[in-house]
Amino acid sequence: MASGMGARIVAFPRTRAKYPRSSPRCLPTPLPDTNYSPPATRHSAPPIGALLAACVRVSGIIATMKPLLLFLVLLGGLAFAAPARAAAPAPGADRPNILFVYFDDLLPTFGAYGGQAITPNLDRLASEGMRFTNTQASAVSCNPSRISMLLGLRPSTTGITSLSPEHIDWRTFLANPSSPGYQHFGPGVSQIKTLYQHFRDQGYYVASAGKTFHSNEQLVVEPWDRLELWNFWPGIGWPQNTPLSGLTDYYSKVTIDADWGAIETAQNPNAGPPNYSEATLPDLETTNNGVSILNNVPTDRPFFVSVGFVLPHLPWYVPQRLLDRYPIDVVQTPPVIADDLADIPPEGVALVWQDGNYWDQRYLFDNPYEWKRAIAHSLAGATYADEQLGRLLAVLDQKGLAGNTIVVIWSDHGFHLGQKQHLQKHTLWEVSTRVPLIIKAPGVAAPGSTTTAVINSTDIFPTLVELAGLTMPTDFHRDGRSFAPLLADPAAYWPWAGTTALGRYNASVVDRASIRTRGWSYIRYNLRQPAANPQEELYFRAGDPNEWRNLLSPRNGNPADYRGVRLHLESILQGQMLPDAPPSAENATVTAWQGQDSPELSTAIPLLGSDPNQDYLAFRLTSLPAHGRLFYSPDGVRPGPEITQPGPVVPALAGWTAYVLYRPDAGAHTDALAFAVTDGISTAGATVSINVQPATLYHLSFPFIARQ
Ligand SMILES: [Ca+2]
Ligand SMILES: [Ca+2]
Repeated sequence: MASGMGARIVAFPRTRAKYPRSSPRCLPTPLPDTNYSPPATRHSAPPIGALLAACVRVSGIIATMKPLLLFLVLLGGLAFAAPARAAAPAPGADRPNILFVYFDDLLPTFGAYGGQAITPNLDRLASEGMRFTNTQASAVSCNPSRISMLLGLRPSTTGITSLSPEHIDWRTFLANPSSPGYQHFGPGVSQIKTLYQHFRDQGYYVASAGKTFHSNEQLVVEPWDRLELWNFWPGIGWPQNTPLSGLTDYYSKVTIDADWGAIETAQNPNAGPPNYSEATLPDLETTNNGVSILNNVPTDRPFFVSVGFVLPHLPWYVPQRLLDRYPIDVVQTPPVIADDLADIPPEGVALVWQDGNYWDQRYLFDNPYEWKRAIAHSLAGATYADEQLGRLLAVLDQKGLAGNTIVVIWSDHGFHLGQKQHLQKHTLWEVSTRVPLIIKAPGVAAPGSTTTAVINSTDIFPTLVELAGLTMPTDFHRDGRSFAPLLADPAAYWPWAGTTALGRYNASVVDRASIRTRGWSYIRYNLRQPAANPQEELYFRAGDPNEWRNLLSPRNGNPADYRGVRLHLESILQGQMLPDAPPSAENATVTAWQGQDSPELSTAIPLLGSDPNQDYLAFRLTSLPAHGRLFYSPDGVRPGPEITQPGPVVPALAGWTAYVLYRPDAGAHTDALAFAVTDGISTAGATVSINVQPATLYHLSFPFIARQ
């Protein structure tokens, strides 16, 4: 580079990293861990000698996994040994069956979770398996949440972030080179294997009934051995066909979709009972189909059967006999406080009253009677779906399959019932993001066990693969990690956080998201503008489970008191939601005073390495050069945009590079740049010292070194 004042350094436009994420990001050099004292079990396994092994599963996990894997191998011939197999069973015939039951918009507030809903069958499963109290949905509407779980990929990885994109044809969406999924993985990603495809490829009989994917159009392209589609309220129709409540007339602002069906109102007591027969409810037909599937599964191979109910999703057409179990005088409204919205930034408040859309139903909470009626319908919907679950479980019992069938209970997201004056979902508060998850894994999870570990819905895919004794598909990387160790030991070491994306209609990039650890919730509404007045919320989840007191609002004290935890959570969220998009790295041009070919300065930043994906990596600049300017390097080769303040930065694949340029008048001196990095387990500080020569451009390189 020519020297002289005003030399111009033009950053290349950012190029997305099209790395094959099926290849583990593997870093070889093990270093001692000085910041974390792990449980004894983490050292019980011998060190991993081979680099490949380190790539696949680094120390902390393998130490706890190995006994479990061995256990599962033994189980393959014991607890999971299928009765009455054919004389010459096919390979894999001794693997466990899986029954995966989806509930739509079911809150984790039914009986087993200490709530009001009467759900004896869900409670029974909880008593026979493990209940997860901290499971976070990937997204807060049906389509992105379900696709995310079924692919083991976050919405930010695929670009499937909301109902659209891609409501129906998500594979075509992924095939488009402009889709984030394509840019992330490259060609071929549109043929990525779903959980169903993978199990079928491994010899499972795979069948589905009801709403498992979001739509029938999505269901039909999967490779089923048997598929029973779902009918949306046959014989009933969408609410406008049977307006019952009179709410539309009473509240002129409310759209017709808000008249969700079966609600009689105090204002219109003659609206009468719902004009439908219980025999027309879609979940009844789905259960009939599910029972038929289970009664006819082949005996020469294991099965993976999924059944999806639509209740307690709106419209709340529920049988009167179940409504009668929730008298208004005993229904409890959720705890709320006045002025809860006063400490929430504008984008958060806007989610409460999503004017012009079908969920603008805040009016409901003006009237305690209507509020309780709504809750009663939601509860009755949960009870109805629970009855249907009971019919499926009865088949397993009758056929003697319960002992070698893993049963999974999952909901795609939560639902507001008046919290923060909101009805519906599509928010990032915990009542929207947290879902029930129960797994009955005979011989693995202790009956009636519970874990508070934070689980992501994306983790279900690799967990079921491991429980079945299979290996993960090799087509593409998955974001999830197996929590099978927790099933064997609910207190197993598990440091990970849960993240949820809230997409915008027809937007494939995520800029609104939340992250939760056991202790904290952090919500961010303008994630792609990290330097500009962030709209954000932070809650001490452990002490404020209703998320009432936003600690980043000046109304509640000094936000600077929480700077550390905020930076940490923001960094992880950026790393997951903007995986290939370093801040301000696009179309940037910088002008430097002067440059010379740069000396290379390098400091290795050690990682514990228990996160094979490295997606919990949080990298933070804690100081700037005292007499120079720092430039991010988007390609590791040339200076890019200037960094003007300390804070979190999104690292590149295996490190971070930057350039620092000292002022001509800085004189010869020694400067230092300080960094901190965490992988979610330990935090390591790093400093690079620079013997400054004026007017010199220095190239800084910070490779991440994984430890065992
Ligand atoms: Ca849903
Ligand atoms: Ca509040």
